[in-house]
Amino acid sequence: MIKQDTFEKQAKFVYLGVGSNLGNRINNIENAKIMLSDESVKIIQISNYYETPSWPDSNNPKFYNIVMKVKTNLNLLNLLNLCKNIEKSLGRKKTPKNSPRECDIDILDYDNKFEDKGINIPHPKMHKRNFVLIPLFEIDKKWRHPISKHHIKSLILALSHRDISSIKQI
Ligand code: PH2
Ligand code: MG
Ligand code: MG
Repeated sequence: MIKQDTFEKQAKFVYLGVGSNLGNRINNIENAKIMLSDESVKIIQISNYYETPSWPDSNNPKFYNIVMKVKTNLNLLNLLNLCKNIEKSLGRKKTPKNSPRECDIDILDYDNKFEDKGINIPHPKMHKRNFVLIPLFEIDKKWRHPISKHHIKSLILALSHRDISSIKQI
């Protein structure tokens, strides 16, 4: 029992953003969910799917995005490597920044921590992105930014009218 308790104490709560704008977007994201939960990541909550124009170039195919709350014993580096491996096995190639991809898994918030051994946590632009904030609000209305401590609601209120009107729940 002591062992079990120690193990439980190491469990971290993490928010992940998953997106796709290449191939079968729903299948890609569903496969990412399955592969994540195969590997010591327990999914606690999942948002609906949201469709948004690709940022920053809206000429690229539209994205589907979701946000999930997960519980994991993986440390930040191991979780990051797992996410990268899943992206690769779902077909993602090394391409220029922001080009279309089958699957993108971003660690948005790892246990409320910030800047851990050179890994950018929380995700540096998450507080400005409609495709992160709106699904995150759906699953956790009380979430606050780990650094600025701003409430999710005020971050959403700071989005532009265009960002609010261009996000569509699927
Ligand atoms: N991800 C990006 C770049 N642009 N645009 C949308 N709508 N959704 C994304 O997930 C996204 C993006 C880089 O990871
Ligand atoms: Mg991303
Ligand atoms: Mg990414």
